[in-house]
Amino acid sequence: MKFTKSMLKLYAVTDRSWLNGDTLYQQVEKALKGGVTMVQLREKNLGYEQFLQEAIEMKALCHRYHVPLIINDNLEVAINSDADGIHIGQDDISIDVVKERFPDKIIGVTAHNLKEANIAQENGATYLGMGAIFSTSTKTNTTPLSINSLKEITSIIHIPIVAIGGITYDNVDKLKNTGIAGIAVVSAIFHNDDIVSSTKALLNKMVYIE
Ligand code: 3NM
Repeated sequence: MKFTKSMLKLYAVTDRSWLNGDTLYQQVEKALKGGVTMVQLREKNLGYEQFLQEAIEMKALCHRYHVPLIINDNLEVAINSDADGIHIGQDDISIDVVKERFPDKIIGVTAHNLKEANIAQENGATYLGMGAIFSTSTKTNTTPLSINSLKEITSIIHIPIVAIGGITYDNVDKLKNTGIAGIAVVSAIFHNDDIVSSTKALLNKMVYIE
């Protein structure tokens, strides 16, 4: 699936610690019905075979909604499921290896400051995830990034940037005029009794992103 910046408007990142009686597949389908524009399958504890099987099923699901599927940090799963892209952190596999083994795919990189953002851009990242913008209990080892730093970084960096970390329905308006292409969220979508409605509500808040 060809990447466009608009795919980053509302980016759902999965977390199976909050299944709430659903399967992850059912949760992701609700998020897709609510209008998410990109999905990242983030599995920190699944074995390879299970992760691959899930990725294959999720890709078919996401494609039914014309939404790309990105795999977090597992190049073999990304390649063998023929996902639309991969998202990597600073300590993960290098962008060069990804470009060689998984060519013409979306490469997302987590960056925490301008230096990391510049390096990822130079190395050929497609987009950056920058955070953590607000404090979050979903990921504990994150580095805080202020809204002013985010603004500075989006004014310097040319590739699209999504804000991540602690973003909720109540605080998302603080990201207006920061130059972001969208937001990436876990709990604001998945940690809700009604995933479809909370996704729609969040998407309605993103009207300032064209
Ligand atoms: N990465 P929630 S914060 C996956 O700062 C992830 O790099 C982060 O979850 C970073 O939307 C984060 O529930 C978790 O706060 C985001």
